[in-house]
Amino acid sequence: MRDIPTIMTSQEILDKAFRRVKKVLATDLTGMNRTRAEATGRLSALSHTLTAVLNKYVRAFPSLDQMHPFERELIDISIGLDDLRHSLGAVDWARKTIEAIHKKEYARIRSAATRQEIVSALNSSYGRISSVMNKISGELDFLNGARDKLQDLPDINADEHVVVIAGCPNVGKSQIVARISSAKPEIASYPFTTKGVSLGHLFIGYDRVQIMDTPGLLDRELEKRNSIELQALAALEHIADVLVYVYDPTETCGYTMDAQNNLLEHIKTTFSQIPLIIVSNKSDLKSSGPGLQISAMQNIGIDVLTEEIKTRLSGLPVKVPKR
Ligand SMILES: Nc1nc2c(ncn2[C@@H]2O[C@H](COP(=O)(O)OP(=O)(O)OP(=O)(O)O)[C@@H](O)[C@H]2O)c(=O)[nH]1
Ligand SMILES: [Mg+2]
Repeated sequence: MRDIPTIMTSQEILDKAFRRVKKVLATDLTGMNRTRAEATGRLSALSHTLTAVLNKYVRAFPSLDQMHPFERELIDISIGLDDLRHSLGAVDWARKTIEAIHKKEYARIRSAATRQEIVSALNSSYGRISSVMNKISGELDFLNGARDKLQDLPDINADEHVVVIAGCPNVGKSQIVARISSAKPEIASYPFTTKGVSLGHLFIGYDRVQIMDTPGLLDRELEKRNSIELQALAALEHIADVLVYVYDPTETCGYTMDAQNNLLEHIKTTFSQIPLIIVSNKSDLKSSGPGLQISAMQNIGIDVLTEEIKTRLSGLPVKVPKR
């Protein structure tokens, strides 16, 4: 979703900063002047390196208050919004605290009367700054994990329509997405192949439409849903302009038509506002299911499906960017 750099551990950041500190020398000076110049230079090198890294991290994460509600919900499900806010806040706190220590100790070194006073001010600022960094080590680890999860989330364009492909596991959703869009999702003969939501694109005339593949849904009560299913539901709720519900009337997916009907009923009641296209896939094996008869594998009825998507979308208002 975002280009966020790898988040180093607090120890790695400190090591990097102290390597810079060691390089600060004032060989052109002598005596007290040299001690003082090296001490202020080292303190500044330490503080600037750390605050630049921390600042870069905080700014790299997307602004949680301005994002599309869909993205916010996905982040909440996969990472946890409160934890993310807390960690970003802690890193920002560390940056400000280090700046404050730098300011105070810099002045102390400048006005120190003895060499011993200079050395002791520098050492105590090293200690205090290191301890601030150690305090946020858990938050930095959390952010690194969050960064990995963010990279896997789809990058939704808020001003392009979204067609969500949903259905029970193994009915052929990914095969349909692969057939009608630019995406190359994994397709396999077992349920829960698709682990998260992903996007492909379909051109209808000059308009680009986003086709969203989702993990297989099961008709269980909401509380019992696992996080993969929740992610798919978040996709449906916030961003679907058109929903394509996929049946597998052959039941080779492993789910009976009754189970597939129940899931559709559930989806219909929860997302009653969204235009719905029903398709029955695997028509190469059996063509008796509800809705459009298609075979994603044999490329049968796919033109009719894209035509139907086009018709449904043409009745909708043009999308206005929400962010
Ligand atoms: N015979 C036949 N098999 C198909 C067709 N479409 C998909 N399949 C097969 O059905 C299996 C499941 O396909 P996927 O596209 O991975 O199904 P999915 O709904 O994305 O599954 P999950 O991601 O696990 O929810 C694969 O073995 C496909 O090759 C079709 O039109 N005809
Ligand atoms: Mg799939």
